Amino acid sequence: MVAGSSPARGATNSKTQCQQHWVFLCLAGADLLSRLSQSAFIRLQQRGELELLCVQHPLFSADLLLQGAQLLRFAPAGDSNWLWLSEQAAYLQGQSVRGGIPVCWPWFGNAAMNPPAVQAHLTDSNAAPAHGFARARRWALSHWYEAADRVELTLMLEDNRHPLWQANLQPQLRLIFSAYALQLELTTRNQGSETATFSQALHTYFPTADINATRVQGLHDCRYIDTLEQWQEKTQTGAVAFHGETDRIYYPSQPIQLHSPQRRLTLQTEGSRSAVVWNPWINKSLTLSQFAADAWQRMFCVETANAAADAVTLAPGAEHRLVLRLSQD
Ligand code: TA6
Repeated sequence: MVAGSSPARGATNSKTQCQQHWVFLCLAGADLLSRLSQSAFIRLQQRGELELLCVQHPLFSADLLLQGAQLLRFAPAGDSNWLWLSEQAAYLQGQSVRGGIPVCWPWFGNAAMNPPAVQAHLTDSNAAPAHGFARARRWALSHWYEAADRVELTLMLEDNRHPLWQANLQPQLRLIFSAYALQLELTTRNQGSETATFSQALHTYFPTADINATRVQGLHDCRYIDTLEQWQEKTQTGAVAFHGETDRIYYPSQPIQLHSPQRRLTLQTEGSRSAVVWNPWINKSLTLSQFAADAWQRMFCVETANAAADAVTLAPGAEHRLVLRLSQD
C-alpha cells in the first residue's frame, strides 16, 4: 500500500501553517525502488556495479548502497562526511566496499573465533568469510519516510540463507538521518523453530586528519580483549590513543566520545555491550584490500557490536535491536 503525501495537519495559527511541511509516508512490502519518483529527496543512482540511494535533503545528505545496506556517507548541510570512505573503494558485486558502515552479520570477525553457540550454526567455521555474508548481498528498500526534518530508510536482506549458515534469522536495517544526528537500528528476528545465537557489528569507519591526535574517550576503566595479544583481557586507563596496530573488543558502560582534529562525535548505543576499536597501522594496511598504504593515518574504527561474550541468543519468534546513534558535540 502506498499512502499519498499530504500536508501535516497542524494547529490553525499562522506560525504553524508557516511551518507546515509535506510528509511523505510510503509503505510497501516489495522493493520500493519503482516508487522513488514520489520522493522529494531520494534518488537511485549507479556506482560501479552497485545501486546507490542518494539522499539530498536541505539539512543533510547521505549515500547508501543497496548491497550490504552499507552507508557510505552522511553529512549535515555545510559539513563533510562523518564517515571515512577509502580512496581505493571498489564498487563490485559481492564485495564489501571499504569504509562507511559495513553490516557484519550474522557473525562478527573470524567465525572460528566466535563463541561455540554461534559456531554451532556454521557447518564449517574455517571456511566462513570474515564478518558474515550480509555485507556482500543486496538488501531491498522496504519502507521510507521523509519530512522537513528527517528521512528514514528501512531495508531488508533479500536472501538470509547461506550454505554454511543453518539458522533462519532475518535482519532489517532502519536508518534515520537528521540535521544533527545519524541513527542506525539493526533488528534481527528469529524466523526459525529453534533458539539461535549470532554475533554482529555496525563496523563504522571514521575519518581523522591525524591518527596521532585522535582519542576515543569514555572507555576509562573498561575491560577489553586485546585480539593482538592472544585475546588477553586487560583494563583501559584513560582515553584510547593509537600508537600501533589496535584491535580490541571493549565492554563500555557509557556513551563513547570520538575526538579527531576536525570533529567531536558522541556515540550512543542500545542493545550492545561491546565496542571494537581498530586501526591497522603500517603493516596490516599492506594486507588490506581497497586500502592505500598510508590510509591508516586518516581513519579509525569504533564498531558497535554484539561480539564475543556479547553474542545474542534469540528464542523462536524473538527479535533483537542493535542501535547506533551519532551526534555532534
Ligand atoms: O573489526 C576489526 C576487524 O575484524 C579487523 O581485524 C580487520 O580484519 C577489520 O575488521 C577489517 O576486516 P575486513 O574483512 O573488512 O577487511
